[in-house]
Amino acid sequence: MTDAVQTQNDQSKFTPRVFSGIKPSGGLTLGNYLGAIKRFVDMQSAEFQSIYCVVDLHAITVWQNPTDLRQATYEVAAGYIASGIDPEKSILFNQSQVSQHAELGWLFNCVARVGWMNRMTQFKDKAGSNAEKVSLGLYAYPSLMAADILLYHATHVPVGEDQKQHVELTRDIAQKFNHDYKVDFFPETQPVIEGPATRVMNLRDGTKKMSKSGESDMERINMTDDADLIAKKFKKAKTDPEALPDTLDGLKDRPEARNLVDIYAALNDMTPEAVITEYAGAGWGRFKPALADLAVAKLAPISTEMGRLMTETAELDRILARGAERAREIAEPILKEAYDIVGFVR
Ligand code: AQP
Repeated sequence: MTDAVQTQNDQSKFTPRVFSGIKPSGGLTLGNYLGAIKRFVDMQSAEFQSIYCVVDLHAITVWQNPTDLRQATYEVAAGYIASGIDPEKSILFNQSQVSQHAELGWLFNCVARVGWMNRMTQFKDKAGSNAEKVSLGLYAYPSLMAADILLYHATHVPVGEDQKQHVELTRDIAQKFNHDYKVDFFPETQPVIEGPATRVMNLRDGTKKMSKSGESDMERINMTDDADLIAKKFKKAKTDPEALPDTLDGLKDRPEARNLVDIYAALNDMTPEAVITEYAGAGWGRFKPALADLAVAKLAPISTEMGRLMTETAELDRILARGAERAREIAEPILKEAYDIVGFVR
């Protein structure tokens, strides 16, 4: 993708370690759950050390009301735990409590090239025609994201499809750092983008991603929506007049229909092909209520637990502070070594 220089890198010396994060830039959506959190839970295994973060430094790249930011930080933390992230097994914390992220982020601002940043499609999408007015932080966001990952020498990053380019940039930054300083210090991190819901689409426009900050609440399912609202949103979701086909190929050029099938598959841990086999010939009058029932069955226990956890902010504070302490134990020696490599006196 970029003109970064290839270097030899001995991957076997790095501990298998997963890092990923979610921005508290609003309430969690079904896209965050299926594309990210559910995958984070799957990767919480003996094979990896797992580190999951509420990336609040990223959230403020666009304006956040301080009260809402605090609330959203608790909501993301509660969403992680209610979905099955165990704060004992995984390290769970919010980014601003570990200042090493910002420090390594600065180093990477000096490694990454402006030309690389200019190719980031998410910046172009978010800035739109307003690029002169958005924050410098929004532009530099992928370099801080590289720091989030490489601060822990993470080898694997589970993300949704929209973050693939940023993980590729992380690899470019690692390679350039290693090359420029003639070291074999940062790993080449692998993006892990798997399953039927790597890109959950907007319910009103199947060509756009479902986002926390999308304009209308009707275009997304929030993790805190109740059963009636979930049913209403799926009922009103844009579709086409055709019934479901009998092969997946029949969903080509039907983005809204494909999205609902993929959501069903991801929620029920099945393949989209199996959904089509089960619902071949079904109209939306049958499929949408079945999808709503499934979503309520899967999400209700999580949202109930989230609601409970969010009333216990002292407990969440304790979990995040303890996670930050554990994160710093890994991050600090890596940052210090990076400082030595760069030539800082300390
Ligand atoms: N629609 C989606 N489908 C699949 N995965 C998704 N993710 C986000 N939306 C979808 C994945 O969730 C993780 C955390 O994303 P984030 O909150 O840090 O940033 P984002 O991708 O910019 O999410 P939003 O919801 O679109 O936030 P806003 O509207 O504030 O910008 C990532 O792994 C992402 O891939």
